[in-house]
Amino acid sequence: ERKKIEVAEAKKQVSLEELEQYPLFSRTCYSLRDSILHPERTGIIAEFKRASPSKGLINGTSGVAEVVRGYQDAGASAVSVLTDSDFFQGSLVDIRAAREVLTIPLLRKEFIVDKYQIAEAKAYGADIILLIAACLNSKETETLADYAKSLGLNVLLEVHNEEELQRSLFDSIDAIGVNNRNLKDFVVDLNHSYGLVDKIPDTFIKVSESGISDPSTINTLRKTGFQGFLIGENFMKTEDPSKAIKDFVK
Ligand code: IGP
Repeated sequence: ERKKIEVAEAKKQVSLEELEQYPLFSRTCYSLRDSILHPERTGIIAEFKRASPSKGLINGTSGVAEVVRGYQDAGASAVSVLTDSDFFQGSLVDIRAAREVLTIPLLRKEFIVDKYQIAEAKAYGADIILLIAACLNSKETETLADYAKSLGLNVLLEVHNEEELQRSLFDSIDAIGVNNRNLKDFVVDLNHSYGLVDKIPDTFIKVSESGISDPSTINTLRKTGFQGFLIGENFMKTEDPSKAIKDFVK
């Protein structure tokens, strides 16, 4: 019942000015850079993902609070939570639930196209927003990244090829993620990461995203220059994602 009320609340249209009054809106965010580079953490950005367009239902039973607590205990540097409902069965309620148990940076994983979604991210407790270069032009990327930065949020920019990378490099971005999965045909190829890593300036944290299912892949990615590793399905497809990440980092 409480969940129902929260979902209704999350869907209600509140104004930007109202979002700014939410208690979480004025807090100080955790730094993504510091947590990725933290010597006692793994560099893993562990994702809570119930479903996806490519796989359908991945995990319909695990609860968000329990899973993200397990991710944090296993040494994750950050947690990613999908909030898209149509394709990923997520919501802002999941962000708020994750915030309640986390003391590491939290990413709102969403297709962001306007300021309002960024204000929402902050108001519900996220520390990081994702900007996807494939969905935005250069000017939009800059404007949204600047706005997020002005709220003290961390910005992760996602690219899939060199053209997207070159037109999207702005100072207000903290980290660049190379998505190994093509958003159009869902084909996963780690060579996207290996091919782009040297083109990313060292001022940005470098993250490899999607299709990572083996600890040895992390070692290889690290050697080529990646510091962050975004992993979802490999953990979520198991019955106990908290146990899966513990076994993975052992
Ligand atoms: C996680 P995987 O293959 O480990 O589940 O991938 C993450 O990279 C993926 O969910 C993702 C994503 C996105 C989802 C990367 N970029 C953009 C939605 C939108």
